[in-house]
Amino acid sequence: MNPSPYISKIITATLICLSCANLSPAGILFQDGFESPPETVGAAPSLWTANGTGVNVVADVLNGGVGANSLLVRGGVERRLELDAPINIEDTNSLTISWIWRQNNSFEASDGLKGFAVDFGNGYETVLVDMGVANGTNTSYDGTTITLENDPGNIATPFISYSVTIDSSYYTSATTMKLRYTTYSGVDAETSNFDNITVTAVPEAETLGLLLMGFTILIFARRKAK
Ligand SMILES: [Ca+2]
Ligand SMILES: [Ca+2]
Ligand SMILES: [Ca+2]
Repeated sequence: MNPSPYISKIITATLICLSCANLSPAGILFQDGFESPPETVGAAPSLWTANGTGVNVVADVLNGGVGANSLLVRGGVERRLELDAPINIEDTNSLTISWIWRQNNSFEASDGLKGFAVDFGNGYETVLVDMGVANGTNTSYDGTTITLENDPGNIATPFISYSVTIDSSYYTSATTMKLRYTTYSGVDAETSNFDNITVTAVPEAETLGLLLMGFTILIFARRKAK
């Protein structure tokens, strides 16, 4: 069946309409599993800056990590890990930041994931704290720090999932976001691992509306042509 000139015009108009709209970067905005870009095992991660030594990519297929490598973070002092390049978050409706993390050995109540922080342009703010045994979470952030149980675990854990969603009503006009992780343990041999750090975005509602309008017009035009 050849499309009628009428349908062709509608399709062209819809495509122009959509291309003029400020289409948002839906889906994955950032992901790092410490395999790509190619990493050197034993060296610092390529996309992040750490304070001092003790934050290195390791070959790791243990305990539910993703891919060949993960990021080992030693204890001994507070270790900070900051993403070098800000993530573009323009025209997103909400963001979900997720990662997996495990502790390898005796973390007491004062050791652990001391802070996951984001910077929307006004300085870092602490989103989540999980001291003691790794608890993991799937929750949302609206400006109040998410504080997980600070329990005296003294045990190793498998990788545990963290997922935090932030609505655009919170970050409003911000166009970029930076990420920072801080861990703490008083003893160097008390280590933890990060893997699969991912930021996904939901597009603005108005973009979804435009797409929906475009499809509706197409369906209407096809029915009319029959
Ligand atoms: Ca990995
Ligand atoms: Ca300790
Ligand atoms: Ca905890």
